[in-house]
Amino acid sequence: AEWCAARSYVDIRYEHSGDGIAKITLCRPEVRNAFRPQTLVEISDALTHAREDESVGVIVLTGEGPDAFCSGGDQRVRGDTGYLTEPGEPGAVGRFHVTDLQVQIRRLPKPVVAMVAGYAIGGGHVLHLVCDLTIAADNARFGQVGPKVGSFDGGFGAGLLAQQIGQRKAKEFWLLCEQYDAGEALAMGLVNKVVPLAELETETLAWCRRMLRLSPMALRLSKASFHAAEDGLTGIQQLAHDANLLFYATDEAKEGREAFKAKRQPDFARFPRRS
Ligand code: 2NE
Repeated sequence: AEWCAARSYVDIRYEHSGDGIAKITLCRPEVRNAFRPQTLVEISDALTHAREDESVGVIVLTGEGPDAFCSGGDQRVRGDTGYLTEPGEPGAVGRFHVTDLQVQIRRLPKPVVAMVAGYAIGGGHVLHLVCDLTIAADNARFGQVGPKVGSFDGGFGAGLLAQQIGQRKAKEFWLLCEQYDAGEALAMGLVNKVVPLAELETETLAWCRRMLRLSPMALRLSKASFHAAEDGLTGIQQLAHDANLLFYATDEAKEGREAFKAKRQPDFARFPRRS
């Protein structure tokens, strides 16, 4: 694709393909695309733009270069209270910006595809887990390292992993902190497709374009339907509000709105009590 820069950032690139695909690239290859707070704030901003932009139908999340998708939180800015926005500042209080980003990807009403070359490790592994699909290069390597570096992600990092590959294997990821290659990842159901590194982007874009030919609302509802079961009330909330969006277009819902505005009693008698 002929990528066109759509906004400018420091830690990431945000580009459009011109035919409905937005690409977000973590650009910190010197640290295997580890994220610092600013990286996550920028990804969140780019996702918001991709969401609001009606010309965008599918979003690709990837890392710069062949060595890494993402190696998780930048350990150099990890303080005693979380990851620091301004490391070195006395009294700086840390945070886990990645919590909000994971939820944002889950709630985003367009498909998000992880395009993984090289390492998807730690918090970087969880980022690909929360994407809707993962296309991997044959050099991809997957793993959790939390217990090795004094950390863990018991939210999506454990729960979604277990749903995707089963409890036994998910526990193995977290309790042994080993790495798994692309072939093993495919066999476990952790990724959707493995291709030679040179074909990674072509294949990923082909998958995106297949989705672009499909009904956007049905894709949105399909994604929300999966998460309704997986994310508890917040997942149900998304699906329910999507149903409400569609309901608003009906004469029945409009009658409620118009009656309120006209300060009269609504007349719902003409609407069927559907069987
Ligand atoms: C990713 C991995 C396996 C790559 O290994 P290799 O051998 O290919 O590269 P190397 O030499 O380890 O890394 C290259 C440079 O990148 C830095 C390294 O320190 C090294 O720097 P220099 O020696 O060239 O100066 N680097 C790599 N990952 C980094 C990181 N995450 N933060 C800062 N610098 C990093 C190997 O590098 C690796 O295992 N990396 C560490 C993975 C890790 O511990 N991630 C954090 C897990 S915790 C987390 O992500 C998290 C969470 O648990 C909860 C909330 C939020 C985040």
